Amino acid sequence: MGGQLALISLALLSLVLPADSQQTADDACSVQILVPGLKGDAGEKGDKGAPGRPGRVGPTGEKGGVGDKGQKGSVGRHGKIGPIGSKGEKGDSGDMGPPGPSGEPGVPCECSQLRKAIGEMDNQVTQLTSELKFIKNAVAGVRETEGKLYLLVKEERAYLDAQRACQGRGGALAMPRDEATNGLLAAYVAQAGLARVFIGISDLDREGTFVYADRSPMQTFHKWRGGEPNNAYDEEDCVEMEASGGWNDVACHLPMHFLCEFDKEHV
Ligand SMILES: [Ca+2]
Ligand SMILES: [Ca+2]
Repeated sequence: MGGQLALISLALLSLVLPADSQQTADDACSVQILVPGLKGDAGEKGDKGAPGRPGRVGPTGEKGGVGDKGQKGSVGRHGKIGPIGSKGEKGDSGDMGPPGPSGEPGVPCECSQLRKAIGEMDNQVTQLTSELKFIKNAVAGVRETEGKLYLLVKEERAYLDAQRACQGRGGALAMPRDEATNGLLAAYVAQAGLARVFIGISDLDREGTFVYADRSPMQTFHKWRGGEPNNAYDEEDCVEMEASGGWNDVACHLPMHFLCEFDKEHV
């Protein structure tokens, strides 16, 4: 190799040299040129060359065998919501649940007994109201004689009802038997601002024969107003005392206030 390169170099050199210098060179070296020199020592290793260009694409290889199974992939995204399905049939009833906890105890209500008690209380209130009215009348001022107490009752009653009212309190309609008592009662009526009151005298048992409410006969004393008793309209069988103290026979059904008398021994 080295010899060939030397020959080529010499040939090229001969082409570019002028003719006169070529003649001189030919004269001095013509014999040596024809003999190759000794092979030189090996040069140092050169630097690594630049990478070569990519080679051509090779032919398609044969189909390879089935590879090993890959790892399991991650969970994919949710898919789209599907259309609503048709309504299903009603299911069977479930089993009965366990009983709930007991409630708090209620308030006992014995309503019938309460109503009965209230009714009794109403009756008592009515009775007490009546008694209170009587007591008010009594405190307002009874009148008294040696053996009697007299009470003016400011309730309008027919004669027989008035008599029963006095009897119910342990007395009777007032029966004035003398001037002093009659005057006492007249003043009582006048002071109360009343015009007339029932007293205990009538001819209910026998027309024209007036007796006291206890059926005792009239004595010498009486206080008939002038022209009385006249039994007007043939219906006057009971007796009223006017504020002046005079007596007059009147119809028994007329409601008016009345005077009661009570024996002091029995009060
Ligand atoms: Ca009469
Ligand atoms: Ca009369």
